[in-house]
Formats: sequence, C-alpha cells, structure tokens
Amino acid sequence: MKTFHNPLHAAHAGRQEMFRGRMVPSYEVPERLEYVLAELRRRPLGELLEPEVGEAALEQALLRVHTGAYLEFLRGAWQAWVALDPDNAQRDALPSVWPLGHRHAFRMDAPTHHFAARLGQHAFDAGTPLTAGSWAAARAGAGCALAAAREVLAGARGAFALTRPPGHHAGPDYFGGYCFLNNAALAAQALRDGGCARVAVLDVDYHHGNGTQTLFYERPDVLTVSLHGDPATEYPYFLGFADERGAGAGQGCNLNLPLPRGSGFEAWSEALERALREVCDFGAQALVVPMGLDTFAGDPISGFTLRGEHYLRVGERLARAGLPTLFTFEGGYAVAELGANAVNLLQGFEAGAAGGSAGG
Ligand code: Q9C
Ligand code: ZN
Repeated sequence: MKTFHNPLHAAHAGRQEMFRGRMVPSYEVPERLEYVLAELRRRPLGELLEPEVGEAALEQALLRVHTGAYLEFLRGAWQAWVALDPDNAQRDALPSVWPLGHRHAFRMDAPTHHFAARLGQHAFDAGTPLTAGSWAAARAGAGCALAAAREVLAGARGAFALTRPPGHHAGPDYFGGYCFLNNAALAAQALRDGGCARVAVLDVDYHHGNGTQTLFYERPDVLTVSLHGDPATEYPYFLGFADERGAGAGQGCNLNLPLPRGSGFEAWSEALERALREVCDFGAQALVVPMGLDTFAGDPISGFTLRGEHYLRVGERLARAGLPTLFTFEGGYAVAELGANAVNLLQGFEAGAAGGSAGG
C-alpha cells in the first residue's frame, strides 16, 4: 500500500504539557513519525509519497468536518498568542481557563475575543501545546488523510496516512489529546463524499476516539467503533463508555468497547472480534482505522500490554474484514519501538489481504 506522509509534521513540536500539576516534556514528539518512516524504508510496503492536494479541495474537506470559526481560530492562533505578549513567542500556547457550559452559567457564546478565552473555548485539555507551526503541520497532515482517501476511492485495497499531529480526539470545534484536525473523520467524510454509501471507523488507539465519535454520533452513514482503556480510569475520562450507542438517526451507529487498564492481547482480541462483527453487520463499503500503537506494553502513558508480534496478528485480522482500508496514524509514545509496531500492523494487513500470514 501507499503511504502518504506529512512533509511539514515537524513544524509541530510541542515543548511541554501539563501533567499532574507540573509541566512535563511533550510525549507527542516529531521523532515518532521519523521512526515510522525509517522502518518503512527498511521494510517497504509500497511508495512513500507526500500528499498532492490542492488548497481549495483541502479547505472544502476541512469544512465538512470542522467549523469555519474553529479553522479561523487555528489559522490565526499563533499570531494572536504572540500579540498577547511578545515573550509568548518563546512559549507554546496552552489554555488555563474553560467555559464549562451553560449548566454552570458560563456563556459558551461569550462575546470575548481575548485569546486566553478563545483558547479555553477551543481546547478541552492543557496537554496539547499549540505552537508556531501547529496549524501548518495539522493542515498538511489533513492533506495526507485526503490523499489516502482518494487512493482508496481509486480502488486501492489499503492506504496509510502517516499523519502528525494525530487527530482522533479533535472534535468539530476543539482540539485536545495532542490532536487538532480529525484526520480519520476527514478521511471517512471524503470516502462518503466520493461515493461510499456506508463507512466504518474502527479506532484501535489506547484512548477513546472521542472526536470521531462526536462528529458522527447522529449519523446513520458512518459507524464509529472504538476499543480503548476504560474512561472510568483513562483519558479522556468524559466519553467512551459502553452505553453511548449513537443518537437520533445515528442510533445504534456507535459502539464503545472499553477494557480495564492492564488488559492484554487476549481480552483485546475478543473486543476486536466484537468490533468487526459490528462493522460487518453495518455493511460498510470502506473501513477507516485510526491506528494508535499506544496499546503497546512499553507505552509510557498507557495501560495495555500488547507486544510487537501481536500487531502482525491485528493487521491480518483487520484485512480479513475484506474491506478497502485506510489507516491514519494516531498515538504511540514508546518511540523506539513505534516504527516496528506500526509497520508490523500494516505488514500484517498486507499479508492478510493477500491471503497469507505475516512473518516478521
Ligand atoms: N501525561 C493520543 O494518543 N495525556 N492522544 C495523558 C499523560 C493525554 C493521547 C497524560 C493523552 C492523549 C492521540
Ligand atoms: Zn492514544
């Protein structure tokens, strides 16, 4: 399969994130993508390409998923941050105040233009540093998702959008969880717009794909399924529970499979079987897999115990769903093993799609 990688990804390099009352070095670092690229060069799956998506097409696609106000916010955020205080040019922007919502009397529509307020309106955590290059990087990353969608629409069995920053936590008008633009949702929507009547998203990142779930929650044409650490104890805490099954016309079109922290490959695989049954019953014509490798035992911020060889099996199993499949790159913070784990999964998929079994 072809890989579309983001040539501007390193323009987004957060310095620090808030964690338990301290600023700690960012986990979501540019090296993550470099390790995957290096492994793809060692064990090639196919062409490594930069996306070629025109400005107008990209803008149009972004507006299918995110609000115009949010995109304008992101576009001008760095300039507004530095305008607040010239010294801010040396620091990343992080929110420190949030409008909790009308229930708490805070106005979500407060007529403020102060950047501190706008950050709070458009972010849901203080762990996602917004830097000088975040917009350029996120935008080019979205281009990878679109290019991969075009590849699948043109008949490819698989495509890989090697995006950074990741995307599955980003919602219609907010960022968080290291994510700004929801690459998987952009891909799913592009597949819909390109003629796939029904698209399924199967999120295998350790963390619940809250952004993707929310974007499609009331829609019958996109099924969202997520396997993840139980939000009772795991980030993002406020979404990802088993009783969230979709709403309105999308009733029944969302499935969450939370697993306790500490779960291993056996429990995880059972959940994957359940997820794939749902995808199959839905009658999807294409599958989008937000591919997080933070289910790995060595991941520094997560709690499952999958090992390197398990990712081959995961890829093979996904291939047996028999659907054109688009992978977006999401989490995974055990940087040194990230390349091998990611390529194992993709190689497993290729082997499974070819009807064989992957070695490695
Ligand atoms: N110090 C993705 O995997 N912070 N996002 C957890 C760790 C948030 C993960 C605390 C984790 C977000 C794409
Ligand atoms: Zn994650």
